[in-house]
Amino acid sequence: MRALLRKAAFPAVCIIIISSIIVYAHASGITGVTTSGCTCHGSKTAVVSISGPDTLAPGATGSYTITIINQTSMKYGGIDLKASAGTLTPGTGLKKSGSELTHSAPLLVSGSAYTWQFSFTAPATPATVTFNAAGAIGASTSTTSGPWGFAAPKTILVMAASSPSFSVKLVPQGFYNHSDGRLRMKDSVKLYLANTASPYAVVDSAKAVLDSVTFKCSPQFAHAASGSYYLVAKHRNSIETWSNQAVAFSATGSSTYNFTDSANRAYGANQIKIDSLWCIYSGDVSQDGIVDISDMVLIDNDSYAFASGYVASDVNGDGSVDISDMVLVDNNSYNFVGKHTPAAGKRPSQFSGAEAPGNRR
Ligand SMILES: [Ca+2]
Repeated sequence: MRALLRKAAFPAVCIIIISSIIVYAHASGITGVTTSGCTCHGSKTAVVSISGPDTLAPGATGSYTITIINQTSMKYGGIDLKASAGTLTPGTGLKKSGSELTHSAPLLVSGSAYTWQFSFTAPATPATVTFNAAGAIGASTSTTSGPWGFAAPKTILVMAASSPSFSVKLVPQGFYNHSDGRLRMKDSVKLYLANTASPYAVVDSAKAVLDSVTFKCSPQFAHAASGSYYLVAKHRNSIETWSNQAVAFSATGSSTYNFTDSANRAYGANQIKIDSLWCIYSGDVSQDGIVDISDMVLIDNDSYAFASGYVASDVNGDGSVDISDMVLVDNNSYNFVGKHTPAAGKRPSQFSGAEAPGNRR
């Protein structure tokens, strides 16, 4: 009986040893560790990264690469990668296991990096997809002593191919803070596309948030067809400002317009220069197209009431309504600042560009 047990135990021990090698080194791949990590391995010092397109159209397929930087004395590498939605397709050296990708065998490398290619087919509807991955490298196919690491999660924006992207750069005069070269706050702006022929009808509009550091916003015009339009910018207490010429707009691709690099980006050169930036005029609190006493009355009333927070009369965007707002509006009122539009015609030329009295600061 004792002899029989001994006989039976020998192959069992062999099986345990063999399966230990496979289980612990995961030479034939592993799943379920993209966010928990390859913690059976050594230190978390492997550098893993995922590269490829950040945006895909619904249903479109993109090519991606996952990389682990090689380290001294290391020779073999493996990964586990999953996508929160869509479909992964393995390239050479990878296999699909469930919905995840993993190495079909440890990748032998003597160079600087372990790389695997795979493709990803986006879901059929717009979504934000995240790739999570972990990878490990080792000196042999059976060791777990090498380092492991997570890749930074990669986000893929799945959006309609027809979604236009429009980058508009502008600076509301009052909001610009000379001391740090930024706007005092991010703020909403509204952009319009208008026909270039009289009566210059508006064909599309979009709200966007103006970034306080880049001075850029990204209005999403969903209705206008590709073509040439006047671009019109409105802001809660700035003078409505039109582009000086037709702006090319793509309904499927990207478009850009920068008001800030020249006075003449605005219709009638209706801008004021601060530092190196041409800014749209501030002070039209009542949004009637002209900076005048009516705007000052609104500021005076709010100032008297110690108004603060998000109010139109906060012309410099510092969160309160006070004398500093009044001074700015008083200056622009004195200089007859008003809107210039193709329909209304240009205001007197002495108020345009660098020679504008409003530029005497
Ligand atoms: Ca203010």
